[in-house]
Amino acid sequence: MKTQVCIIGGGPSGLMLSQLLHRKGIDTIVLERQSREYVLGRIRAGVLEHGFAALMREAQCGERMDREGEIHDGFIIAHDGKMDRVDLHKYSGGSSVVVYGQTELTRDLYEARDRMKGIVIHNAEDVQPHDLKSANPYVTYRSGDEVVRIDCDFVIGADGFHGVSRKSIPRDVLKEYEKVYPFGWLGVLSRTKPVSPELIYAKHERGFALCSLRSQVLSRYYIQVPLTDNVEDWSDDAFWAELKRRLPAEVAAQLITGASIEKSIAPLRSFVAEPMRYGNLFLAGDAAHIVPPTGARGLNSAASDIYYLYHAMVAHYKDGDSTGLDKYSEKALARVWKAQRFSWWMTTMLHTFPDSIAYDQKLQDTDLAYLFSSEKALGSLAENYVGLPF
Ligand code: FAS
Ligand code: PHB
Repeated sequence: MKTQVCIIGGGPSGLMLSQLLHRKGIDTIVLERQSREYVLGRIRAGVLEHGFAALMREAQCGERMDREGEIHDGFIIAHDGKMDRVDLHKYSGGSSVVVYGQTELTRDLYEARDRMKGIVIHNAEDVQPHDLKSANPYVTYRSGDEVVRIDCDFVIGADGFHGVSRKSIPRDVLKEYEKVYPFGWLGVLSRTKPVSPELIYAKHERGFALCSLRSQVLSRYYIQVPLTDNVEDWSDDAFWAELKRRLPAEVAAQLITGASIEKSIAPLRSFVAEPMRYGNLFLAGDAAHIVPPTGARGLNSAASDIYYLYHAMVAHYKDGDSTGLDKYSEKALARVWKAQRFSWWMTTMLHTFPDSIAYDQKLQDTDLAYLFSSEKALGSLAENYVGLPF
């Protein structure tokens, strides 16, 4: 098989790039290790920056997002028994975020690929990129007993943190930065009315909690748990009881509980791999970087990678201009690191750290006190949360 751009990974990053390039007449093939059902069964991000939403619209995939997604102009930080609102619209100069589940946008992207007869190959086993430093790279994968070869101009590694692409960069070239947090998030999805119309990030001595949503009939909640916890340790009742303990009393009293339709623990880590290019391999999304979900930057950091790659590939194929490709890694990493900083800051400010000393806790309290005493501090939070410019 032959294509112009071979994309490893059929998550939001790979699908979005495939859809955008196809619309510009650039051929792609997407290789996805799992089935479509498996990919769509993963519950992940819920908040989209306006930049991501704009990309969905440009990819002709934004219609359901605009119909079913919710525009949010602010969120609440609950701390010390009170609730302070972050007015995103006011402090970001009029911007906002869209609350729309990653599962749904991935479904929209798959359906758009189908409509355009895009090539997405599921259950692709043993995917392996080859000759990345040559002008003729190729990718092989196994389908049953058959090994298939795809010749291409470029390979995109959009295969997430556990993918094969990053590992195809030689150890003496790749530099990895990692920070592992001493806790995880236990998340529950329930068919219940959300407790609040806006997200509530709760800082509490028992641990962090987050009240989010997917729609007015589908709620998403999280509580910080020790890394030693297993999801089997947490009954639904135990989860709801602990969540209530961490929320302000008036919110806890309003909480509508119900059976979990998804329950999982995600460890929190900050990770960046540099460079994001090796020869004709370009890394994008979780393949290159991971953030703790506290700042809702994970999926949104993938969006700017895709935006830069999309414009760079179009300039290369349409104008013979490879400047964008040559500058991709440097440009993408500049924004990735700003998302890393913001996610680290939100996580550090709002979580309880098992080894923290009294001085650290005073700094956390002071961070919050300063935030809500300064319009400039709120402006900094708001511009990061709605999404820094691409
Ligand atoms: P993905 O991991 O989504 O997709 C990569 C795809 O590549 C997968 O479908 C995988 O099956 C495939 N793949 C892997 N190896 C392969 C191989 N060798 N060959 C072929 N295919 C291969 N972000 C937020 O903003 N908010 C959140 O609340 C949030 N919660 C999260 C919870 C969890 C448990 C996880 C893991 C992530 C969460 N994230 C969250 C971040 C998440 O949304 C990612 O940023 C987002 O999925 C990134 O998309 P991709 O880069 O496409 O990577
Ligand atoms: C979610 O709805 O899953 C969500 C929202 C905001 C975050 C993290 C997760 O910061």
